[in-house]
Amino acid sequence: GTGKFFVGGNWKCNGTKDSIKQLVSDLNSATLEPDVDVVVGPPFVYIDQVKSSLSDRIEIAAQNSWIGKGGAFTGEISAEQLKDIGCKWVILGHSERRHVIGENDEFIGKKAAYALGQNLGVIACIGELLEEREAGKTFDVCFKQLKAYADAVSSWDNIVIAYEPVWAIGTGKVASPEQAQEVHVAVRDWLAKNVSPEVASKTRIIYGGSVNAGNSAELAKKEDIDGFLVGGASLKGSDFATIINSVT
Ligand code: G2H
Repeated sequence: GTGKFFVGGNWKCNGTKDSIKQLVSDLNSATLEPDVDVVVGPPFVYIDQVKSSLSDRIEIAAQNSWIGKGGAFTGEISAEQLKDIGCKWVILGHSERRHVIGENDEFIGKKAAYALGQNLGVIACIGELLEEREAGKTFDVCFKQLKAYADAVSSWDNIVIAYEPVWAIGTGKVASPEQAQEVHVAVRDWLAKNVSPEVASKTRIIYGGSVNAGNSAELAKKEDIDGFLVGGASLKGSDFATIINSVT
């Protein structure tokens, strides 16, 4: 792997004050490998609750941010506001935002650049649809999404790339370690050729899509899998801890 193992929990649009209180308490009492960066992404409305109750061992990500400075943008949350309440990270380009909400590559690239400019770390998601994989377009799609980030950002220091094949998200159909590794290597090669060899060797590329406590250890053994972005399984403290501790 490259750099420190990184595990993010993407809680998506789940939870209540009570369930999140329980999850935070489970995470606070879990034993976590020290050499892993751990981040959780609560829904916006619970970030403050999590920030004030969760151990500092774990950093907080938002699941989205506005493309620029705040103002008259009804329903949006700015990167400045996320910083203000103690977020260190933001997840951008998640497939649910691309394919359910309709965000495009350019819009996502600009959001990433703005968030980085406000000193947030960016978990930059990419990934192909099932029909794109079946049409042999996996690399084309991932490279096009990567290029949109590369065109917009001026530094990759605070970016973690999350490869999340859309057919594996929330479906229980995890990519095989070989399938994930193949794309991670291709992403790293793309970075070496199109950004720089240094960025390619330093940037963490994490895998997401039906990662759970039973499959994370096998995936973590692959050389270019530098961590995970976990959805469903991050809602259970003990499973999330097992995934974090699968670092090799
Ligand atoms: C992929 C992942 C987390 P899940 O979206 O980002 O979710 O682990 O539920 O497939």
